[in-house]
Amino acid sequence: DTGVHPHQHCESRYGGTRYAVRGTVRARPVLFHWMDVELRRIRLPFAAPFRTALGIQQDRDVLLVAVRTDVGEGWGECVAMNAPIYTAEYVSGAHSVIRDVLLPLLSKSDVTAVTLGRALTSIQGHRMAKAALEMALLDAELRSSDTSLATYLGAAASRVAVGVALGIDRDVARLLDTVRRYIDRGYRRVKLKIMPGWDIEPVAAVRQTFGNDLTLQVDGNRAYGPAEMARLSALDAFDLAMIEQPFGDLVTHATFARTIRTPICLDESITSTEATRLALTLGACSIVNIKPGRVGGYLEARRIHDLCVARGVPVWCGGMFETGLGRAANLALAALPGFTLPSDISESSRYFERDITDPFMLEPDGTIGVPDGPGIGVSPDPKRLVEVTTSVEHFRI
Ligand code: OSB
Ligand code: MG
Repeated sequence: DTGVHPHQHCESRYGGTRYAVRGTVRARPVLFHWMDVELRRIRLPFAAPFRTALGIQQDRDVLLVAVRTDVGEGWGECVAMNAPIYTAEYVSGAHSVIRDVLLPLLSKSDVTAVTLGRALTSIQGHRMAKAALEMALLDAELRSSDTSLATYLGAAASRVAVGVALGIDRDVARLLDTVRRYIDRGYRRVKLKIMPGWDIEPVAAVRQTFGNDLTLQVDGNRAYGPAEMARLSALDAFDLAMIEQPFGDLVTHATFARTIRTPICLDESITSTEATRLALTLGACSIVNIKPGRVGGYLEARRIHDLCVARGVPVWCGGMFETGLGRAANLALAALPGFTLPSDISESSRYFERDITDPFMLEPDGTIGVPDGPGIGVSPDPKRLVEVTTSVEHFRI
C-alpha cells in the first residue's frame, strides 16, 4: 500500500507533487451529489478612499460565491474590481461569466477544486471568476474533511509578515502623517503607490522622515513608459525593497532591470505559471507578487510559488482589498515557505470600518496569524452579510 488514495493521484498531477501526500492525507476531494451555488453581491465602503495610478476607489462591489453541497458549505470571494482598470476583468463581467459560462460546465462533470481547472480549460482568461469558484469548492471540501487551507497548501508558518499599501495622497505632508499612523500601529513594511508626478518626492520624504529601518517599496501599476526609465532610476538612491510593475510589458522591465540595483517585482504581468516562467527567463523581475485571483486560484498560486522556490526567487502575496474571506485564504497561502517577503495583507480596519467576518488584527511584531480552522477558517457574519447585500441568485447543480 503506497498510502496514496486514487484521488491523490489527481492531486499530484494538478496540485503539485511536492505536497501530494502531506497536503492531501485527510483532504481528499469529496464528491458531492448535489450543489447549490449562491452568487451574492455586497457593497462594502472603504474606511478611506484609495487612489492609485489606476484611479480612485471609494468602495468595493464584491461578488461572493457560496456553495452548499450534501457534504458541507464553502465560501469564495471574487477579487475582480468594480471597473476593468487593473485587469480586463471586473466584477459584473466575472459574475456573468460564472453564471452563464462556468456553472453550466460544472453541471456536466463531477468536479472538485483540483479537477476544476481541467473542466474549465476551454474557457480563455477570466481567471478571477475561475478563482472565486475554486476557492468556494476548496473551502467546502476542506471543511468537510476538517483540514485547514494552510495545512492543505503546505504552510510552514502560523503567522505571516505583512505590510500596508498606501494610495496616492493630496500632498507629501499628509502622506507622512498617514505613514506615521501605520508605523505607530505596528506595520514594519510600507508600500507606496506611485505615478508620474508622485514618485521621487514622496519616496524621498518618507525615507528621510522614517529612516532606513522601515522596509519601503513602491508600486507603479503600469503607469510608466520606456521614456521614463531614467527618471525612475533615481529611486535607486532610497534603498527600496523593490519597484513593483512600473511598466506594462516584460521587455521594458527586463531592460530596466539591467540598469538599476533595486529589485523589480511583477504584479499585473504574472497571470499564470507559464507567464512567470517567461518573466524570469527574460530577467524581467527578481521578485514575484502572487495574487491568487489574478492567476486563476490558490492551486495555480501554489504552482507559481513552487516554480519561484525552485529558481530561488522570493515571493509575497498581493492584495485586492479582500474581505475577511479572501484575507483568510491569502494568509494560508502566504504561510508557504517561499513567501519570504511581507505580503499586502493588512488589518481588516485598514480596508473597512466593518468587515463581513471577525476582524483580522496585526500582532505587535508586524505579523497576522494564519487561521487554523477547517477550510479558510472563517465565515461571514450572517447579519452583516444581509446589511451589505445588493443582490442574491441561486443555482442548483
Ligand atoms: O497593484 O497591488 C496592486 C489593490 C487593487 C488592485 C491592485 C493593487 C492593489 C493594492 C492593494 O495594492 C493592496 C492591499 O489589498 O492591501
Ligand atoms: Mg501592484
